[in-house]
Amino acid sequence: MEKTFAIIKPDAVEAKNAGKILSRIEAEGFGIVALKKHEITKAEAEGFYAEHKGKGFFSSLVTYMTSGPILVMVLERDSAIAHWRAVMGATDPAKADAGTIRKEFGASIERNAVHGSANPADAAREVVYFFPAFELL
Ligand code: IDP
Ligand code: MG
Repeated sequence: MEKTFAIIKPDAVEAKNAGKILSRIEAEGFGIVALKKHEITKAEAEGFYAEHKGKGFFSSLVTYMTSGPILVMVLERDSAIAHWRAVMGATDPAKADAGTIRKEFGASIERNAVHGSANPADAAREVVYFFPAFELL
């Protein structure tokens, strides 16, 4: 079993797509290890997306991520990181495969409904960025 970190982003929460996305997560065989609603601050969003600092879309991305509540979660199954990335689809919903969450619920390359860790090192960092140890028992 492997863990990954996921976000249902502000656009998807606002559009009331969170329940449908959580249903899909369960249907894909993930266990929900931890889940909470969070209003991310500007500093938290900047730190979370530090790898993108300096890119043209960075400040817009931070504004978007702080525009409303998000749902942060830790998901578990075999090959969780790769499987969640596959279920999410490509970053740009226009390029995402049919049947992926971003194809179904994403509005643009920025407002793309969900986040998923890219690799094991990122997953480890992202899980503890949002969840203290006692929330991961
Ligand atoms: P990922 O979420 O598929 O891993 P990243 O390249 O890590 O994609 O980008 C992080 C987030 O930044 C994306 O999910 C999306 O919200 C936003 N983003 C990425 N590229 C662009 C862009 O070219 N324009 C606007 N927003 C972008
Ligand atoms: Mg990424």
